[in-house]
Amino acid sequence: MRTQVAIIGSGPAGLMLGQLLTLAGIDNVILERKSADYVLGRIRAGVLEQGSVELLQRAGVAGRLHREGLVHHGTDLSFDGDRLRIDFTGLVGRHVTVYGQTEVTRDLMAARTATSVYEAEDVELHDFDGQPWVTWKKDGVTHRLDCDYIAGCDGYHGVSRASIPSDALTTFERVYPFGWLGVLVDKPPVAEELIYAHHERGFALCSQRSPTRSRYYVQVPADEKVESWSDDRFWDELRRRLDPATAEAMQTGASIEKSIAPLRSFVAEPLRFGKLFLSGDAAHIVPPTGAKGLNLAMSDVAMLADALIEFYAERSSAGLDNYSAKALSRIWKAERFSWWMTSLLHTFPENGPFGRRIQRAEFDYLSGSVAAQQSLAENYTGLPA
Ligand code: RFL
Ligand code: PHB
Repeated sequence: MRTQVAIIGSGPAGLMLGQLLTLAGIDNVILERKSADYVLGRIRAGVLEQGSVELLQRAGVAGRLHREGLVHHGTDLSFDGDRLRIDFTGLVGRHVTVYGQTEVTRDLMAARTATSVYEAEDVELHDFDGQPWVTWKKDGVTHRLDCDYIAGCDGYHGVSRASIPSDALTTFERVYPFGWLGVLVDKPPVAEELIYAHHERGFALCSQRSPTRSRYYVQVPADEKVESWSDDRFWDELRRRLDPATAEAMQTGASIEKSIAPLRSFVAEPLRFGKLFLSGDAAHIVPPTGAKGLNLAMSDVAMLADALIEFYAERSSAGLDNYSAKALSRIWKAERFSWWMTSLLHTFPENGPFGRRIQRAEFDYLSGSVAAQQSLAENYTGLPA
């Protein structure tokens, strides 16, 4: 088999890249380790920047997003019960849209007309420094795909980054000593907008997926086991971290999903090795506090798609040569913002009373400074490419 671009991974990065290439007449094949149902069952991000919405529009898959997505003009912060609304629209004239990653993935999968191979085992990348090809096993049979380029869109644990000689990559990492325990519940959200809450017991987040479905998170130690958290324990802990009126108003119920995500900041540089390009979580991870992971995956593949389109249309490799530097410039700004939001809102026992006073001062500064609020709003709603 032969294609122009072999895409490893059918998450939002791989699917969006495939869609943009297909629309430009560039042949591509997606190889995905898991089944389509498994990919659709993963509960992850919920907040889309305007740039991501525009990209979904360009990809021709924004119909349901426009009908069902919830436009949010601001978000709330809560610090030891004191509330502050950040008015995105008033401050920077931009907004975000709440629409689950699961739905983005579903819409992209439904639109896909090119080949996808699901349950492709033992994917291996060959000769990506020269004339690349990819192999995989399916039902005990080994298959081969020859290609011009490989796009590694296979997430943090994928094979693409791992295939690059380690001396050709520089990695930067911060692992936080806590994770987020998340619960999905079929109850209306407690507030119209999201609430990011700092409390001495730890961070909490009130998010949502629709007018009838809510997503809540609490900070837990990194080694915590999800089995230790009954629904009752989760709701009790969440209430304690919110201001009394919100705790009182929250509607609770049986969880329909419950999981713990570790928090990490990670970047691998550069994003290109020969004919192999890395995009999305394969290249970088942000802690979810800034809601940037999915949005970064979208902006990476928008840049990579444009560079590949330029290559095939004009036989110019200028865009491909520039992809890594251009994408990394945006990635590092999102890394900084996600690290900053995480530092402001979580408890870091090792930082002691001095660290808590600094966090309080940061919140008070935000409360009193339009400039500080504008900076938050500008970053949260998405920096330009
Ligand atoms: P994905 O989604 O991990 O997809 C990679 C795909 O590659 C497949 N794969 C392989 N395929 C073939 N061969 C192999 N060897 C393979 N190894 C892996 C995998 O099965 C998978 O299908 O990466 P992608 O496409 O780069 O997308 C990134 C996003 O998923 C991620 O950044 C976000 O979910 C992060 N994130 C959030 N991002 C936001 O922008 N806004 C949010 O509100 C937000 N909230 C979150 C989040 C992530 C969370 N978790 C669980 C980490 C909340 C949470 C709790
Ligand atoms: C979510 O709804 O899952 C969500 C929202 C905002 C974040 C992280 C996760 O910052």
